[in-house]
Amino acid sequence: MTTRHAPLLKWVEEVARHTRPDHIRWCTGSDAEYQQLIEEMIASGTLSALNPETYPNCYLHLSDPSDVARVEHLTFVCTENEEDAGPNNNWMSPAEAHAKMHSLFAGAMQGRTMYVIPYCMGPIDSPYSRCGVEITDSPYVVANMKLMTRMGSVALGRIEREGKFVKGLHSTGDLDPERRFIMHFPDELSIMSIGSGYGGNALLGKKCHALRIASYQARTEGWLAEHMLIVGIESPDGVTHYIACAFPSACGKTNLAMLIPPHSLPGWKVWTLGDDIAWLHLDDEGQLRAINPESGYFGVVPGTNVKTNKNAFDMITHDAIFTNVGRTADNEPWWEDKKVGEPAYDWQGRKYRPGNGPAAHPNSRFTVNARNNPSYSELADAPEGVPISAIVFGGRRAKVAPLVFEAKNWKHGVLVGASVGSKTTAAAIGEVGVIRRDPMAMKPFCGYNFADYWSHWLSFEERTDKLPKIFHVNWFRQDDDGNFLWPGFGENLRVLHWIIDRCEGRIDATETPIGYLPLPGDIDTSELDISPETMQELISIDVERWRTENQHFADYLDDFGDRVPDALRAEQQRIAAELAKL
Ligand code: GTP
Ligand code: SPV
Ligand code: MN
Repeated sequence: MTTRHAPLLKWVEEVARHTRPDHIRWCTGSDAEYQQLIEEMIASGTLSALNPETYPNCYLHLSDPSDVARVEHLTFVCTENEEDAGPNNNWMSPAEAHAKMHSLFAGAMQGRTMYVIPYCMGPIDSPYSRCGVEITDSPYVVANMKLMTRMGSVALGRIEREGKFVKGLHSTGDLDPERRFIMHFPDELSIMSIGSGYGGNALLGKKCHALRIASYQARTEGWLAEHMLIVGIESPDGVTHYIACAFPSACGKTNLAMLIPPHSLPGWKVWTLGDDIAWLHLDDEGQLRAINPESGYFGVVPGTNVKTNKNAFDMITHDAIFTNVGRTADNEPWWEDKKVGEPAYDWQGRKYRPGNGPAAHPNSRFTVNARNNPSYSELADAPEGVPISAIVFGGRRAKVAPLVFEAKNWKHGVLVGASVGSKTTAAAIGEVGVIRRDPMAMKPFCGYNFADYWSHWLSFEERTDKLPKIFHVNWFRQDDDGNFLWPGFGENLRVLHWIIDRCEGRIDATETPIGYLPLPGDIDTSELDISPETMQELISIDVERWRTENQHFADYLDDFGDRVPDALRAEQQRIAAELAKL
C-alpha cells in the first residue's frame, strides 16, 4: 500500500530520507495487521501476553521507568509570536524548534521500521471529523492507534478525497529525557514528538492533534475542542440528556462516562459517548452538538474495581493493552485497589516488594476499543453528534468547591470554567497533589493563549440563544482526616439527576454570589451513609475561602494582561463585590 495523494507521499519520502528507517510500512488498520504487530512485539519483548484464559487477547507493555507520563515541561507551542501561545504554554519559535527537531530526527529510525498511520478523528463520515497521518517507529503506538482511532485504509480514503491532514512525526528516539520534546506547529498543522513512547506524548492523534492543534483550528473556525467526556443519561421516562464534562487529567472523566446507576435510582441508564475529548459545534439551529474524535480509551488503571467501575473492569478483561501495571503469579494484570488477586511482579518487572512502592505505576493505563464498553452508545458513531444539555466543569478540591453548583448564565459559566483549580495528578511528570489553575481542564492542552480562548468561549453567546447550562462539580471534598465526604462513582448520578432537573426547570435552588446551590433535600441521599450535616456542608459555601479563591483567580488573570476579555474581568469583580457584602 502507498498513496496517490502526492503531498503525503512526498512528506513520507522526505521523512524516510532524513530518519533512515530500514523499512517503511503503510498501515491498513486491518485486524490481521494488528495481530501480526502484536506477535512481532511479543517476539521482540515489547509486549508480553497475559493469562489467555482469564484475559484473552490482553497484553502487557512495561515502558522505560523514565517514560511514564506526559511531559508538560517538554511540550511546546511554536507560533511566530510568543503572545499567541500565551503564558499557559511553553513557547519556541518555529525556526528554532524546526532546527532542534531536524537534528534530533536525523537518522533516528535507523535499524527500525517506519510505520505510516493515516487516521480519522471522529466518525469517518462526519463533517466535524478531521484526519491526520502519524509517522512513527513504534509498533506499540500503531497498536494503540488501532484501538483508539479510525485508522488505516478508511482514513487514507478520506485524506485522498479531502487533501487536508495534520502531519504528526514521532520517534521514540533514545528515550533520554534530555532529548525528549513534543513540538506543535499550529500554523503548519504539524506535530513533532521525540524521545517518549508514552500516551499523550506519542499517540499524536490524542492530546497533540485532537486538543492542541484542534483547539487552535477551532478558534478560527468557530467551534471548540475540549478535554471533556460525553455521556448520555436516560431517565426512567425514557428521555436522554447528553452532558459534556471537563475534569483535569485523572480526575474522573472515564469513571463518570461509564457510570453504573446505583440501586436507589432504578430505571436510569447511562450511555458512554466519549471519556476524554469532545469536539463541540453549533448546528444550523444553534444547538450545541458534540462528537468524540476518539474510538477507544486510554484510561487510568489503578482504582478500577467491581465497585467503582464495573463497566471498565469488565471491558479490560479481553482485547486490551495494559501499560505499566503489575502481574499476579498466574499472569493476570494487577493494580492497587483491584480488590482481587495479589501482586507477584511490579510495573518494572521486578518481584513485587511493598518497599519498592506500588505494583502498578499510579499513571498505569489500559487501552481498549470503545466497543468493548458495555455502556457504549451507538451514537458515538453518529456523524451529526449528540445535542448537549449541560456542560460540567470540575476538579479535585479537598476544600472550597461544593459538591455541585450552577452558573447563573453563559458569561458566569465561562468564569466558572476559567477558574477551575485542581490538585495535580500522576498523569503528568511533576509534583502530585498541589493545587494549580487548570482552566476548562485545558491547561496542558490549549494550543493558544488562554485569554483568546476565553474570548472565544464568550463569543458563543452572540451566535445562539440555545446554549447549554453550565455547572461545576467536586467529587473530592475531604474531611480533616483526609476521608472523602462524598461516595463518588455510581452515586455521582444523584448529582447528575439534580443537574438534569435544573436543565428541565423542575426544581428551585439557592442563589449565592458563586452560583445556584441545591436546596436541602434536592439531592437524593436515600440509602447513602451520609449524615444531614455532611450533606449540608457539601452544598454550602465558606465565604472566607471563596473570597480567597476569587482573589487567586484575579491574580491569575493578571498573568494574561490586557488580552483578558473585559466580560471575564467584570464577572470576577461582580463576584468579589457580592462576596464582600456577605
Ligand atoms: P485522564 O484519562 O487522565 O484524562 O483521566 P480521567 O479524568 O478520565 O480520570 P479517571 O476517571 O480515570 O479517574 C482517575 C482516578 O480518580 C481513578 O483512580 C479513579 O478511581 C478516581 N475517581 C474517579 N471518579 C471518582 C469519584 O467519583 N470519587 C473518587 N473519590 N475518586 C474517583
Ligand atoms: C491525560 O493525561 O489527560 C490523559 C492521558 O488522558 S494522556 O493520553 O497520556 O494524555
Ligand atoms: Mn485526558
